[in-house]
Amino acid sequence: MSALLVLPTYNEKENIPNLTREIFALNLDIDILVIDDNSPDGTGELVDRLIEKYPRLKILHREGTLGLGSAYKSGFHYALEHDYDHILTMDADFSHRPKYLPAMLDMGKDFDLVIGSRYVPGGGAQNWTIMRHIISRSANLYAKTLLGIKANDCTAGFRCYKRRVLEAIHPETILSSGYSFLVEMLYRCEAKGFTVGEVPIIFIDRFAGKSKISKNEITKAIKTVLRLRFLG
Ligand SMILES: Nc1nc2c(ncn2[C@@H]2O[C@H](COP(=O)(O)OP(=O)(O)O)[C@@H](O)[C@H]2O)c(=O)[nH]1
Ligand SMILES: [Mg+2]
Repeated sequence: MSALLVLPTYNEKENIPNLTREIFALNLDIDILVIDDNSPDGTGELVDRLIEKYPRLKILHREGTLGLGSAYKSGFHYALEHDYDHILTMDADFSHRPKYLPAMLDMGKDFDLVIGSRYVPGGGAQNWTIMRHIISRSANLYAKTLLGIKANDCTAGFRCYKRRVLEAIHPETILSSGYSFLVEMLYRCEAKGFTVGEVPIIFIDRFAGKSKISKNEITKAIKTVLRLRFLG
């Protein structure tokens, strides 16, 4: 059995060719599934062409911008329908650098969930504005305090799940469809007693393309944590 890397994209045409090249150059036992939400910049069509070059590259074309959490759900559904033992997620903007993938997979042998973490010794974030540091730190503190999450980086999208975690959690039942999907998923993992390990990573903010995080996503994340705290 091999691993599936779920890679959500929305307007990542400047990143996706180099990113797929770097990942496949690592020669890991990994398939990549791009989940593209009909990116206006043509990321989806670009990936269709790259598939001719890389047999282990796949794409799911979706009709419109359905959100990051919903993209993960589609990817997890695909992984469970196929024979993958580990399911990885990462951003397509090089913030999560491919060089950490071997360490993530290695730790994934011993832990049910591995997080590529900014907030453990050796980890960090570079090229961020002060505001972005404050938002990220506050989001983590807020989620950890209200939900009692033990992991240090609750909002990281760089992860490696064992198949059995997804089988037990039923990701389609997660209510968040945006960025807060990540917090909800982690909360449920810990609540079910799955083990969580963290690989220190230096997160570098994107150089190409634009961030899709918005005020609306931040408000939704605040509400999600309150819902989980008071309604479970
Ligand atoms: N398929 C899909 N991908 C998305 C969506 N929103 C963001 N992404 C992707 O999710 C990843 C993280 O988004 P990004 O804008 O970099 O967020 P940030 O790093 O928090 O600023 C990137 O690979 C984006 O292209 C969406 O609605 N649908
Ligand atoms: Mg990003």
